[in-house]
Amino acid sequence: MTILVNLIGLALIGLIVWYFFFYRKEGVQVAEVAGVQEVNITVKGGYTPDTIVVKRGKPVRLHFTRQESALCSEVVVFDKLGQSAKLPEGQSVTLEFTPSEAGEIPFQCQMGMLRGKVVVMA
Ligand SMILES: [Cu+2]
Repeated sequence: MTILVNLIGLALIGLIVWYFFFYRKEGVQVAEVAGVQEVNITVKGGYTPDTIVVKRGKPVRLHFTRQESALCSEVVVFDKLGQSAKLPEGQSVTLEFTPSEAGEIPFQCQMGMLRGKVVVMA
């Protein structure tokens, strides 16, 4: 029992360390479910997560949920993809694409104040 508690404690510490040192800086590596790379992004004074790591050649689904009414974040723009989406407050809006080449796909609000990026690995 004590061992189990210790293991859980260690796992929690590991998770916290991972969150601050890996997730925060390197971005979130998107899990693949049934061939689709899906991630939820919260829009509130910025994009969380703001760096999303995906694999090339597989569909990516980004679910944006805007949790603020500030006009700034009303639209998210993917210049490189020629896509944009309006984000009504409190609603989940999905943007889907399949990255064909490795590299970075930046996204931002209309005015370019909030920024994020999708990092496509080869
Ligand atoms: Cu803005």
